[in-house]
Formats: sequence, structure tokens, C-alpha cells
Amino acid sequence: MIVNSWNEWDPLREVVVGSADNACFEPIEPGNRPTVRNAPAGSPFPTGPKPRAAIERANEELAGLAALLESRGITVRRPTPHDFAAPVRTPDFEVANQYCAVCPRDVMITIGHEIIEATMSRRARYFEFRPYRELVYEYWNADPDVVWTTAPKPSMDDGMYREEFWEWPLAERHRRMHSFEFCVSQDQVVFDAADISRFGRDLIVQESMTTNRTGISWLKRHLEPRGFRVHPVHFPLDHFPSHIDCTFVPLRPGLVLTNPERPLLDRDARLFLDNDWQLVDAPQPTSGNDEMPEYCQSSKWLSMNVLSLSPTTVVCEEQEKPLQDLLSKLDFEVLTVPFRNVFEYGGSLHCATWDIHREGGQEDYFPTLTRP
Ligand code: DAV
Repeated sequence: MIVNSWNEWDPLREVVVGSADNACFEPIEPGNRPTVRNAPAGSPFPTGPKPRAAIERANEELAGLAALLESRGITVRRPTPHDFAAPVRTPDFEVANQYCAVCPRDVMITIGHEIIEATMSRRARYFEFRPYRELVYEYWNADPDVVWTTAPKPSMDDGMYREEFWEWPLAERHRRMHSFEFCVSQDQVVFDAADISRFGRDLIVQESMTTNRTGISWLKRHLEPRGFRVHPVHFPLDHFPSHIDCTFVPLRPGLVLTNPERPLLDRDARLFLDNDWQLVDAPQPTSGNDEMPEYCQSSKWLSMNVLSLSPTTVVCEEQEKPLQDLLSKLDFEVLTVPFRNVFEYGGSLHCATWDIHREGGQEDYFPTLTRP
């Protein structure tokens, strides 16, 4: 068995680590309004390929992560080179360039023996499965138990998006925080893989800018007949939610690292509290939002985007000392790598990886759901 991964923490044996080769700046499009951090409003966001030096700095840190994982006996695979500078034109939209293969987590997910390619939510990422296809074919050919599923691609035409979302003032976002309506309408199936977090039989999926309720319905109908339970989750104070792995990060059975600025909706938290899970807030990150790299579109909470190598070992960004101390106190062995040059590509350690094989099988960590 090659493809086997049921949760975020079992001992890691094989993993894909992203690559910054040929990365481009993310284009402005209806589902994304990238901005230069700390620049006057209206400052143009760069377009086209990222500078060579920025790509080299990121690649060096990605290689550092790969070397650390290999030193722990983990097999590391890398994406195939892809021309992200090429424009995309479909019958429904055109976009001037694509993005990158730094964050396989956003696109690809292993659920047991199944590999799912997400629909994606942004035009520039429509073909981001391509750098992983060679690997998928290799796993699919080598392991007859592998199930390979590509989720239905949405049109990504203008009508799929709600562009006024970007103009709502903060007060408006606050007023709407319990409607969970963001920049993508509910008409088509839309999800990024990184809005899903795996807990054995149970999967939680965040409603976000990158995953809508129709996308969650698709996941439910696809996975529940296969023995999973899919639970939508909500973090009402996150007005720009995208990807669950800077918000709610399980570290071992019974323990989730939580974001103190983005509490889980009470009714969603019940599942965890009723089953004796402990929700532990991460400490404040060492960099404020203002100190994140100028082209980074993610928040300071990339600090908590850690990668578990096992229920007792976690990889953490080198500068995040307060989080490292908390993890040590919780009895984890904490490994560190520098990773800040990867941040402007949309993620940290969890985002930049896609686990193919973790030991273990499908367990039930929420017995109240089955107990009569
Ligand atoms: O908190 O900014 C970033 C997730 C990146 N994949 C955040 C979420």
C-alpha cells in the first residue's frame, strides 16, 4: 500500500514538498484581489513571473524542509515543472498567467486510499493539478488500491463570483459574519483541498472564500457512502477565510491547536468538546500582519501552519519561539526550519506539503457520533 493517509498526525512516511520553480505573481481576478502590503492604496500588484532571486530563496527553504524530512526517513517527492507564465483561456474566462506549485495542500488531498484533486476556486489555479499528475499516475499505476477522483471543475465565469464582496466595509463584514457568504456564489461546486482537515472517519470542512456550501455538499455525497462523516465548520470572526490550516490545526488525537482570533462557532465546537478534545490557543505570532513579506497575501497566522511528522513530532517555523515553547510544554518534539521566504507563495509548512502515506488506518475519534 503506497497511498494511505487518514488524518493530519499519524507517522509520516511519504510526502510531496512543493516547488517555487516558474512561480508567478497571482493575478487580480474576480476571486482574488492581491495587494502589496503596507503600500498606499491602489499601488499596483506585480504581474508575471516572480523574480529569480525570490524563487531561489523560496526553493532553498523548500529544499531545507525536504532534507529535514529525508533525514527522518521520510520519502520526499517533488512536483513536475510547469509553465505558470502561460495564460489560461477556457470557454468561460481568460487569465494572463497562473500561480505556482509551492502549496500542493491547496489542490491535492489524500483521504485514506483515495486521492482527490480539488475543484479550486480561482482562475489562475484552474490547472494547478498539472504539476502533480505525473505523481498521481505513478501512485495509481503502482498501487491497485488507489482511487483517483477529480472533483467537477466549476466554470469560473464572471457569474460564479460575487465581486462586491471585495468592497464591503468592515462593519458590513461584521454584520454578515453569520451568513458565511464570501466572494464565490453557491451555484457551483467549489472547494480548495486546504479547507478540509482529516480526523479519521471524520472530516471537517471550512466554509470560506475558497470553499462554498455546494462544494461541501459534493464532498459529503462523495465521501459519506465511503464511510466518512463530513462536518462543515465556521469561524465567524475570520472575515477573509481561506484554508483551515492557519485556524484549526489538529496535532494528535484529542488535541487541536486553535487560533485565538478566530474561535470556532459554538455549535461546531460541540463535536470536539463532547468527545473530550482539547482546543489549545496558539500564542501570538512573532511577526505582526504589518511585518509579513510585502507580497504575502496570508496572515501572520502562517505561524501555526505546522507539519506533524507523528503524534509526538512537529515541524515549526524557525522564528516562532513562543509556539515552539508551547508545543514542547505539550510534550512534542519540536523540529524547526527557516521558511519565511516561502510565505509570499501562500503558505508555510503544512500548505507546502501533501501527505501520501502516513501509518495507521481509519479510526473514530468522535465516539458520541456512533454511540446509541
Ligand atoms: O490565515 O491567512 C492562509 C492559508 C494559506 N494557504 C491565513 C490563511
